[in-house]
Amino acid sequence: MKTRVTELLGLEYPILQGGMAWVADAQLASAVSNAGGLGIISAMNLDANYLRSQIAECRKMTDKPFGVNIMLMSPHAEECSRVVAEEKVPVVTTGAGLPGRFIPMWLEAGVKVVPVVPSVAIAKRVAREGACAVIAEGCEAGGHIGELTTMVLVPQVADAVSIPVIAAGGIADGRGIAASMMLGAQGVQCGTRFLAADECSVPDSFKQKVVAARDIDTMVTGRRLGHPVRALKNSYMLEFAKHESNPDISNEELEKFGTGALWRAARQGDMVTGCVMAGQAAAMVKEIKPVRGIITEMFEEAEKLLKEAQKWVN
Ligand code: TUI
Repeated sequence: MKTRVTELLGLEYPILQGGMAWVADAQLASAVSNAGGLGIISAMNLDANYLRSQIAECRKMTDKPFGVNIMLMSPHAEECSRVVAEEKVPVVTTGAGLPGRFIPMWLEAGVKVVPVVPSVAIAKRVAREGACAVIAEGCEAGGHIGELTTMVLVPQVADAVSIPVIAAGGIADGRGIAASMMLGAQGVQCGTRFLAADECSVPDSFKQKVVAARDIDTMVTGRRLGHPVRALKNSYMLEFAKHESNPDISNEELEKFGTGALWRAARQGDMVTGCVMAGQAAAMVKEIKPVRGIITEMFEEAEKLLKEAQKWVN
């Protein structure tokens, strides 16, 4: 499939892998890039040394383009942004904030800048600042989310900017890809689907929880703190929600309760007191398999659907 996104980023398939904290490492990123998509290493909230070593690892495992995701709420966002420029990483994506202050440095280094945007206004702003594409992410997604759904956000962003749009949030199969194209996107980003990849380093308990998830098994907490987060429902999330609605618990205490929760789930396999971040698309993930199989199957289905759609108008 050839689109403005495959052309721009040098890919075989117009698919990016989400920059999931404690999940998106060099092993997963290189597997996605080797399969023809854009693998992405998450800088998450670790420092420059961690990111530099992950970039080196990734380069050992693939000669294809890859990206780094800068989580803008990280205390190390600035030093990691500098690493991206110094290492001349092919693509940088950003999340959970406005990347404007780093864009000139990235462009100077020849890095392609692709921010995640939750609204039309932010899409227009980053396009003006030099982004070469945007990821319009709906609130079906896992992790930190905006207010709008993919279905309404993608077409509005596609109308508002002239750079290519990549749809994200709730996409886990060929139907989601075909639908995204119809909404005006030229590519997709998937996170949740890759949680259940063989090459994904989360413990098996995490992958099994994703595969077992039903349609209504995610929930959102953290609105009170100004950063809503979607994850699979479990005792940790229910407890968080209870604390969140309790006025006797301060925001500081609430933040403290959240610290380390994603790490416990994604690194320790703790499905009870850990935060199992995943999007609503978890319910559509039916099996654990290699990255290459995930990508080829999704695009075979999408291409079939897009061809079939032509028949409807005849
Ligand atoms: O960034 C994500 N997903 C994430 S980041 C993350 S780490 C974290 N953990 C706990 C609390 C908060 C973060 C886990 N998942 N997705 C991309 C994304 N970016 N979704 C929404 C946005 C976004 C929101 C606001 C982008 C820009 C934006 O700008 C407005 C502003 O005021 O900053």
